[in-house]
Amino acid sequence: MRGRPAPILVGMTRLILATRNAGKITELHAILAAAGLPHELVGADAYPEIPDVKETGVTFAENALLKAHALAQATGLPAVADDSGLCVDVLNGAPGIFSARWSGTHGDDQANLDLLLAQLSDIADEHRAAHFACAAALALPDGTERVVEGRLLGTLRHTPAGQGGFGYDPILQPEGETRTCAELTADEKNAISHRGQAFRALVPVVRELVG
Ligand code: ITT
Repeated sequence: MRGRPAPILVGMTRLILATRNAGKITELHAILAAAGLPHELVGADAYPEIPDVKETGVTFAENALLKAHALAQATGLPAVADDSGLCVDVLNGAPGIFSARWSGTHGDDQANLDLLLAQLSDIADEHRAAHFACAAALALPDGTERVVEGRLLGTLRHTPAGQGGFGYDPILQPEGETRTCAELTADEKNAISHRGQAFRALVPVVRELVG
């Protein structure tokens, strides 16, 4: 018996999301779809043969551009990437670009969160200001690049709350909220988040440069 033919995506340009973070991929799909971007969005996991990029930059923007350029060069397709993290005022902006590897193991969200909470255990509520930051980059195979940024301001809880999101979401309470990011619905988080802001700003750039 014949299988169902694969859908033909007429006129649809493929856009690579240069990330292997499952939490980010889910958010980026929702944010870009809600913004009406008419592109086929494919995660970097579709290209397992392409090695991970070393995040050698010292700013979110530099690392986002590194990731986007690497995927655009390797695939010959336009690529978007983000570099993001949590910046804590009393730690002078740390973990910052080291957010994904704060405990020493890249991507161990629980260990990263536990270490940060332990480091801040003696810090009172009024000194627990922090923000999520995100740089969103677009790179084309010809080397063209653009980068934009977004921020979500808030304070850090003493104990985690909520099951949604990923990373440090259970301890970041956005300004004007009584819930943590992990207690917001996905739509509520995307509407205010650093990633939502940055990628909504990138959409017109993608429309202009990719079509
Ligand atoms: P890729 O490089 O493959 O995109 P990554 O997880 O290594 O995935 P980053 O280098 O940008 O991504 O690190 C982002 C880290 O910052 C992430 O692992 C979380 O710990 C934290 N983070 C970023 N955005 C977040 C968000 O919306 N909610 C909670 N934590 C977030």
